[in-house]
Amino acid sequence: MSVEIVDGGTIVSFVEDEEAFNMSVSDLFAELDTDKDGLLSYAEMLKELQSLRVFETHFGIDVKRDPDELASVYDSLFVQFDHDLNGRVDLQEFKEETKQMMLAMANGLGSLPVQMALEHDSLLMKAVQRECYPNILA
Ligand SMILES: [Ca+2]
Ligand SMILES: [Ca+2]
Repeated sequence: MSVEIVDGGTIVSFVEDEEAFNMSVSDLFAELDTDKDGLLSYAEMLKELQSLRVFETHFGIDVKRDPDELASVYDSLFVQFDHDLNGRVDLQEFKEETKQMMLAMANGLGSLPVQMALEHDSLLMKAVQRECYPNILA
């Protein structure tokens, strides 16, 4: 974890840089796909869904929920990714939904920079690194 300054523009320019974004999302997908079948099951997605909940805390949403309630939040997030509802998230679904979520986040942030604690391998961290050190991802 490290604390970085993020604003909406950082995220949007990352998402719009199709090559960098696709590469980062594919990396993340491969990392989550622990049994390497090219699809993400609910169990494989859980780590990522939990990190999405971390994002939400930055918008002041209370995350002190009971485990049952959290499970249903993760369920509904998973369904949001699983566009064709076949119980698995493929790379295309993962890319599209991640893009939507990041754009929604960028919208929420607007142009006001905020401090966020970011995981080193998270997409947001890649967005920040891309902006600060463009050569790393080039
Ligand atoms: Ca899998
Ligand atoms: Ca699916």
